[in-house]
Amino acid sequence: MKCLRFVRFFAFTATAAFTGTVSAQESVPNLSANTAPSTLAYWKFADGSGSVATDSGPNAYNGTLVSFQSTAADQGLPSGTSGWSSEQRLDFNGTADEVSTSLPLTRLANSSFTLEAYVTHNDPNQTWSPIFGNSDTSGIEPQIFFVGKNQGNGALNVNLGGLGGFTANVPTLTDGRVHHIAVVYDAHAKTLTLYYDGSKIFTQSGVTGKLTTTSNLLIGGVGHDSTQRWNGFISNVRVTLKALNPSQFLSVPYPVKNLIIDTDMSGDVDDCGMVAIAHQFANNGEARILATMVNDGDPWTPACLDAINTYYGRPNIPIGVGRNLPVTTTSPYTQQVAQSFPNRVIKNPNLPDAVELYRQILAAQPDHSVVIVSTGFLTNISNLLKSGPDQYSSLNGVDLVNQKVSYAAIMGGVYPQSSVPPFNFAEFNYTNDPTATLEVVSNFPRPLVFDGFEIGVNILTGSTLVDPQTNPVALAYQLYVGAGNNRNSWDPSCVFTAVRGLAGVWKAQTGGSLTITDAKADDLWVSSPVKNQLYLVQYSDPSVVAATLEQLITAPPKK
Ligand SMILES: [Ca+2]
Repeated sequence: MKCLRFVRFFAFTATAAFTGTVSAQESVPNLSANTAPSTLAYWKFADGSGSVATDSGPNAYNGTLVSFQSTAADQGLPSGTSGWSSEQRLDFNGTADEVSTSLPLTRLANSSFTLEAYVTHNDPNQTWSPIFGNSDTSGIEPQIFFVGKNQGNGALNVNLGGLGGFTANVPTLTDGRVHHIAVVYDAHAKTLTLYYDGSKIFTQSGVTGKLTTTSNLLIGGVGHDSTQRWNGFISNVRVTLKALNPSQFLSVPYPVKNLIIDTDMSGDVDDCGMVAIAHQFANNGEARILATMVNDGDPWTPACLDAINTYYGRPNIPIGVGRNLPVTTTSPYTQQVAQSFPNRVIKNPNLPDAVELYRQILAAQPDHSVVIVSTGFLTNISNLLKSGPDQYSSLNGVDLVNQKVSYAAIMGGVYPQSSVPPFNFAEFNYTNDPTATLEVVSNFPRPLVFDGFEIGVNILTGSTLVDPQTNPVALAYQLYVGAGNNRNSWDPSCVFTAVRGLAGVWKAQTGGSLTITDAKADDLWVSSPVKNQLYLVQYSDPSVVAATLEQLITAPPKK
């Protein structure tokens, strides 16, 4: 079974349109252009638990969480759990969740105003997915208040009662990243403008109507249609009674994933692509790489890994190596990469023990802030869970992980069951250290995201790496698959999910938990007990995510 993953070549080798109406001109108050921004309401969605979304503005238009699966603290998973995220944002499940606020939309009438939010959307195919909506259930046109996703992979629709509206294309809306949306109504200029990540996307001019909506503001839903809900994260929703310019928009830090990567970089080359992607996420400000751990006994792996970290300009990332690792692979590329590219390890091979380094780093991090990315055997993580107090922490391994880790994304297994066709085998990462697999699946105290064999097998990447003389990742791929050929993307898909979540390319299967059913570490998803776990289900065509991963794998280091 091992060779199923090892054998080379296994298996597979705006247009913007005005859609609203403009009614007769209404008088507007004589606003001073120099008035400081007047915040009407600001829901940060940083409450973290409970059913109240606090409005930190002057009027305390607090919101109530409606239909969320959980109002408990820190659901942890990257998305799909319907509730508070550890990253101070709310996870809307796309089918029922909304926040009902006490802000009457009549407060926006007769004034310029700005609506802002930070959003992430998870479903390119969903239509009518509101960020801002109204609580009226009649659905009659004068009451319409809608800002949200329309249709296709990224179109934003703005339709505000008597002010009218439009639809504008924003293709990256569902890419898994956080985007800032702002709708600005300027009562003097008679314009309604949509900004996306601070850039003007579309302006409707000649807006002479008046906002006619009289119900309260909903966030993530609209009252007249129970099927229209936001699918993804929303945070930092602010309503300002002034037409702001982009320099006055909210500017809050985006969530950054603090990664510890645990890799068997040796017997397969997709670990190299995975590390390349992690570095690009770090370049983008989406992630920090706290440490890289080795769980394969190949003596060349640490230096190869260090060479890749060095190539991307991060030669000081700590490397931990497991002790007495049960699997030692002979690699087609690790030695040559290690001997061809600069690294610190060949001359100084006395690297720290992975468990000790895990404990040292975890102990120093904020609570629930670390994401573990496991793309090999679960040996190190199992040993971490079984570790005792030491100089870094008085907590045992399970308690330390429970305190410091947000979640772990694991490449391993086959879902929902490994021992049935079409694959019918215990997956490579699980079966090579089945005891560790059982330990982690059973006792990991934080949420687990499972990225199965069936996901990465259909995602082919690496063929456009063309610079093996200067790029260690390109050399590794060339030695493994030959120049111009692709490799399956089990590990790249895992780090991609760990940082960007579902990103419009997967669905999350929740509502159960994983079990290990035999000594080979065959796995089976069961509906009970329900744990904070999910496995990925392919949603968009694999070529879509392959194109994104290929771009990340081949992007050059940051200058
Ligand atoms: Ca791997």
